[in-house]
Amino acid sequence: MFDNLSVKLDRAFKTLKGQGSITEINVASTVKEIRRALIDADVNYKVAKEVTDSIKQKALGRDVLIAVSPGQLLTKIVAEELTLLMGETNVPIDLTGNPNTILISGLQGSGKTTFSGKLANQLKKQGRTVLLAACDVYRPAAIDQLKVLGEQIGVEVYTEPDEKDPVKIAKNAVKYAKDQGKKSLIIDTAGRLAVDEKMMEEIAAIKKAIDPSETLFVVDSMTGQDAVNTAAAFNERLDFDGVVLTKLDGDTRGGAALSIRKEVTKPIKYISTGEKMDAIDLFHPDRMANRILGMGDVVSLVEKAQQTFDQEEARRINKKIKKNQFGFDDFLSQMEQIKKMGNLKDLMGMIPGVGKAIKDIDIDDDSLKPIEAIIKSMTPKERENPDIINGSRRQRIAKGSGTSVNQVNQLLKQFEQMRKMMKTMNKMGGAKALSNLMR
Ligand SMILES: Nc1nc2c(ncn2[C@@H]2O[C@H](COP(=O)(O)OP(=O)(O)OP(=O)(O)O)[C@@H](O)[C@H]2O)c(=O)[nH]1
Ligand SMILES: [Mg+2]
Repeated sequence: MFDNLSVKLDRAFKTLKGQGSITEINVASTVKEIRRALIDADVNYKVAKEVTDSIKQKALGRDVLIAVSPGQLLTKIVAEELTLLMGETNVPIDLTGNPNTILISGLQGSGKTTFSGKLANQLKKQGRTVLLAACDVYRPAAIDQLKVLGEQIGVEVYTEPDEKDPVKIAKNAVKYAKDQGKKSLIIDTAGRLAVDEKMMEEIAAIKKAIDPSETLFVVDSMTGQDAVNTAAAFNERLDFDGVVLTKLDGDTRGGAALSIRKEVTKPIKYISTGEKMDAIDLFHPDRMANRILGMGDVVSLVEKAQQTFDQEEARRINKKIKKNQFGFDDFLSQMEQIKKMGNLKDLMGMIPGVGKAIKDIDIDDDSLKPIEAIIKSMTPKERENPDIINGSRRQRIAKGSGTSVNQVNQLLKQFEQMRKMMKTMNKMGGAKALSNLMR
């Protein structure tokens, strides 16, 4: 699903990787690439621009935390924006009414009949009694198709083969469902190749006659921007309640999924991902965004970091780095924060692509232990001002920490290098130097 878009977005994030912080300059080209990726995925230009502007605004305002790269942080921000774009949370269908009536609309071949069967199957599994009604009076085969599906899932199908008025059939179906004590009635309707007036009139008449609890518009996601246009046309006449995106199992570009909510202001409620009766899912904008990015792991990594890392502490340390007062106590505090996030190796493993390089360098909790021990064997004064740590102090520290003078020397040397680097770097560069040292 959305493979192309995923690849392009990933490429866009890569251009930001390895940068110390998100600035106006280095984020500009990445944002441009994200916008191009969205437009290539058939997202409306205006929507793509709005989204990427918002991504940029958010990225510039946010502190980059140690343990996540700017590219990862940006991935999280993009995921948030795409989620918002698609509606934030799942909106369930209305299951009230006696009987509860669900009207299915859409163009020909969009997947209405298949979806009707799937929904019936799902509602049945939830313990509801369901009736399917065939209101496609133009193709006799359509009635048979629904009958076959009904048989397959064990759901009764209401038909009137000789009746030519779909409004009448719909009304009768409602009555029948009520008489039979069915909880839900799903009404499958006929489609046309393109939006035409007669079809609109017919489906609008059915809606008016039965006043359904829920009207769903089914659209083939493969049709991209066209899907959005059709949805808008249907919505104008039908004022439907929700959208069903079908054929997301195919080679679809993503434009429909990303644009419909914004342009039609109706939520996507279900997605359909295959021809089988169980290939139906509730639409969850956040999950979809993660799938589009192909990076659910990165998103949860950043979330974890944001939850764990004490922003106040990060700010305090950044100040010290700026004033060139970064000491071993600060170093220890940063190490503690990273450790709080859990097993370091696992954390690194969660990072796709980038993780590879880091994965080879063994950063597990144990490898931090000697460093910790050495720092803890220092006096507060030594931690604050490592310059005073002479030869005899080094020997004492090595002894106290159960390490060798060599290890102490190495840490002091690296720490000194890091402090030098911090001098010349901007505030987040310091954090990066810190993570370099930890390797
Ligand atoms: N791959 C895939 N195929 C689907 C999906 N949904 C429906 N189809 C197929 O798309 C074709 C059309 O589906 P239908 O359910 O008959 O579509 P319809 O909207 O009822 O079509 P009309 O009644 O002719 O307007 C069928 O071959 C289905 O098997 C889906 O999610 N994925
Ligand atoms: Mg059909």
